[in-house]
Amino acid sequence: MTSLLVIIVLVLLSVAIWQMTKIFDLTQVGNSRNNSQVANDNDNNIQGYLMFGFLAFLYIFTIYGLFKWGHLVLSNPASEHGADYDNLMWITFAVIFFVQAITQALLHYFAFQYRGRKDQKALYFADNDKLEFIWTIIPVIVLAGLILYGLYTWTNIMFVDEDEDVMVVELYAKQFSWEARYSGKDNVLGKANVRLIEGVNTMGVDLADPNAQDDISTTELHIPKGKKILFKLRSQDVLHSAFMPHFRAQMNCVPGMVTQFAFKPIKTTDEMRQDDDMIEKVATINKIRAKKSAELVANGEAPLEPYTFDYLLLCNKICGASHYNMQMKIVVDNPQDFQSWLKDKITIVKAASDEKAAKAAENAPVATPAPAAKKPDSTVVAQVTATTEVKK
Ligand SMILES: [Cu+2]
Repeated sequence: MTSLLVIIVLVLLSVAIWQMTKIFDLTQVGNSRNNSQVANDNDNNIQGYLMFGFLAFLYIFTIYGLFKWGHLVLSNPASEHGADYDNLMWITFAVIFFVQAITQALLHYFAFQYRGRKDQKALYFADNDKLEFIWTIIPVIVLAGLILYGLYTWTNIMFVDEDEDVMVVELYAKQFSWEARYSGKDNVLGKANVRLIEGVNTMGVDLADPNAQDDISTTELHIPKGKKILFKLRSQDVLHSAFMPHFRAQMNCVPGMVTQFAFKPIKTTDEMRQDDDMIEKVATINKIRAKKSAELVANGEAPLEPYTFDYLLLCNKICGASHYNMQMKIVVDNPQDFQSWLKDKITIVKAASDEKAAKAAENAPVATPAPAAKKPDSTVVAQVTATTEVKK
């Protein structure tokens, strides 16, 4: 509502200014001012120099942007393929930057050099084969190179060898949270269907499927360093996108189908926290948070907690009102830490049967107390919620 009012005020203001200029113009009647609609040499000169002014603005703003925001680009990828991905991106950036610097200069120089002059006629020629050949072949070669290099990198990143030793993990997207499912000892995920969602079985796992018997679900994603993880992605409701920026990975989660992405993490969470660039980033974030905290305290509110780095899985498709906060904490552990973390998690099948038993005990008139149903890894929810602070 406020934005609508602001828009109405802005529109009315522009109309008022426009009307005032018209009145101002009318008051000039009778003066010797040139009111001709045809541009004269003086007008053309002004336009020509303005072209140069705009060129200078483009260059200065580009250089300013590089210094001011250049550090925001993530460095030091945490996955094995990340370096290839970054190379492709930086080479593409460099080519685009180089070409645009030259073409902008040429474009604006020509606009200045050949600006309108009285009694001067433009040279007309129908075509020039040599010129057309040059400006066709150069982009063709550059683009073909970039596309082939991109395809080569994409195929390398996306290729998963059937016989390769990978760990299969499912990521389940829903408005507005993530769940992870570990495939257990058999490394095969049990079948799942949205119609089977009931109670603690929040991912709709087919509890009768033999492959589902050892499946474990969590609301925090732990992965071991140095092991290739094959992520199988599903969505419960609408289109989501699993985005893990530090690992240079993103894949859509499409309702009704399973998509996949595999990568090998090469840096544990602790190692990434020790990374020089990351230390600097965290310090900057904490400086901003300290400033914000001072404001909050002045208003009698609680200060913000200092930020510590954590890998994140984010949703990168605008999927609804709370899309901005759809995230899950990722922890990259050493293999032994990962095993000890996973060891005490109960399977989805066990959690579902515990829940059933608890319900039966509740309904029975006289029964011995049954163990309370435990949602797998429910303690982690609090931690994940805590990470939502990070984005603010
Ligand atoms: Cu989403």
